[in-house]
Amino acid sequence: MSTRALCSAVVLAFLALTLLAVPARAAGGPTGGAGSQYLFNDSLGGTANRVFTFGDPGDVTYTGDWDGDGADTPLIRRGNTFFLRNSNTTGTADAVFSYGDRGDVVLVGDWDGDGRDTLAVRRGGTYFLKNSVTTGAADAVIGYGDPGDVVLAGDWDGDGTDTLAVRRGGSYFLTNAIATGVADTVIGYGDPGDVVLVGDWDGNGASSLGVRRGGTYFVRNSLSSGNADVVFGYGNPDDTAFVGDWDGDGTDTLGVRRLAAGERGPFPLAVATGSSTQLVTVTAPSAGSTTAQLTAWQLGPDGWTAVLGPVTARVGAGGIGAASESSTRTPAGTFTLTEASGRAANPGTALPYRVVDNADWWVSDTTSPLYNRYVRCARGTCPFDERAGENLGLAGAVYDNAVVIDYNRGGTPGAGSAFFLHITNGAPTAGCVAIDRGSLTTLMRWLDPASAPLIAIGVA
Ligand SMILES: [Ca+2]
Ligand SMILES: [Ca+2]
Ligand SMILES: [Ca+2]
Ligand SMILES: [Ca+2]
Repeated sequence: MSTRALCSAVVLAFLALTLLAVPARAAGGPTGGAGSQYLFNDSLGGTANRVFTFGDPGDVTYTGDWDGDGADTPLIRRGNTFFLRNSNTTGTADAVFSYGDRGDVVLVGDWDGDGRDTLAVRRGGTYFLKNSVTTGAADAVIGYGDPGDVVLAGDWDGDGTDTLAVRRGGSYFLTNAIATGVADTVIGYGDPGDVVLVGDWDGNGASSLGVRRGGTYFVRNSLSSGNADVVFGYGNPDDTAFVGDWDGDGTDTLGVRRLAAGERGPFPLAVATGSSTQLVTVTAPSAGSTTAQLTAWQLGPDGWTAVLGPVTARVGAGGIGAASESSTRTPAGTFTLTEASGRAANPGTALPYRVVDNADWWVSDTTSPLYNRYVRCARGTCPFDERAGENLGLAGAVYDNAVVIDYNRGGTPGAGSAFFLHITNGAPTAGCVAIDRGSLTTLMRWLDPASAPLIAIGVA
C-alpha cells in the first residue's frame, strides 16, 4: 500500500443463495481461506503470474507493503505474533514482531503515509494504530463508527494515508482523517449482500470499491455511486480473494489462497474454505460407513483451530457419496449452512430459525417445482405429493433442532432432497448427518451467519 494501494480481505459469497450473510471481514483484514499456496495476478483478469508458498495451511494471513518498496506481500498471524515476508516468492519470514493481544481484531493500513503498511488493533469502535512493524505500544488511538460495524481501510482521497470506512448494507461512510469524527463522504455501491473489495484499480492513487459475485468482479474507479468501470473474472467461485499491488506498479489486482498439492491443513480432508471462517467437517473411514466424526473449526487469531469435537455422527444407511432421491447416501462435498429449524424453540443459534409444526414440509416430490424446498401448507392441501414430502412436525424428536445442509438447493430433480444436520436416534439416517442433542445445541450456538459457515462431508 506504499503506492496507496489497498489490500483487502474479501469474503466469498455463495450468491446462489438468497440467505447470504456478509462475513464480517473486510478491507485491511485477513485474507481468509486456508492453504500455504498464494496465486497472485498482476493484471485484472487472466491467470496468476506469481505462485508461491508461505507459512502453514491453517495460518491466518494478511497482505501489505511492510518495507515500503511498493509491493504488497504476505504476513502470518499466530496469536499476537506476526511473521512478515517482503517478497512474493517461496521462503521463510523476513521479520517477526508482536502487537496487541491474542484475541484482537487486526487491520492493515498505511496510517501515517510513509509508504509502509502497519497494523491497527480494533477493540469495538476504538482503534489502536501502530506506525512500525515492530513490537511496542500504539502510536495513535481513535474512535470511529459503532462496535458492530464492518470496517474497511483505504486511501479514499489519494493523499497517501489510509483511513477508515464503515459499511452498513450497501452504504459506505468514509473518513479521510486518522481522527475520531464523522464521515466525510457517504456513498452507495452494490447490494447489501455483496462481497466488497477495496483497491486502486486504475493506479490514480485513490482507493475505490469493487464487488464480487461468484468468480466475477465489478470494480469502480471513483468513489461515487454508479455502474462498474471494469468487469472481469478471476479464480474459482470457492476461492477466497483479496487485493494488493503485488508488483509495485501502483495498480491493485487480485490474489487467491489455496491448499497446495497434498495439503489439507488442520482438517481431516482437503476443503476449499473460501472466505468462510467457520467449517464443520464430517468424515467417515470408508464410503460405506454409517458412522463418522464431526469436528467444528474456526479461523481465529491462531489460524484454523478445532472448537468442537470430534463427536460421533451417524450418516446415511448408504454411507457417504453421490446423493440422490433413490439412495440413502449422505452427499459428499462442501455446502453452506444458512438456516435452521425445529419442533423445539431456537436453542440459541444466530442462524435464521423456524419453529415447525405439522404444516411445515420439505418437498421431496421430484416432479414438483418446489422440489427440495421448504413449504408451509396444511396436510391434505399441499401443492405437491405429500407422500413424497417430509413433514417436519411429524418427524419426531430427531427434528427438535435441525440445520439445513445446503445440498441441491437449486432443486435439480432427483438429485436428492431434505438433508439436515439433526439430533441422532442412534441409527443410520436416510442421508442426513445426526449427532447427540447436546453437541448439536453447542454447534448451533456457535454457528454464525457472519462467518459464512460451511460443512464439508467426505471419506478420510
Ligand atoms: Ca513491500
Ligand atoms: Ca505507514
Ligand atoms: Ca487518504
Ligand atoms: Ca500492481
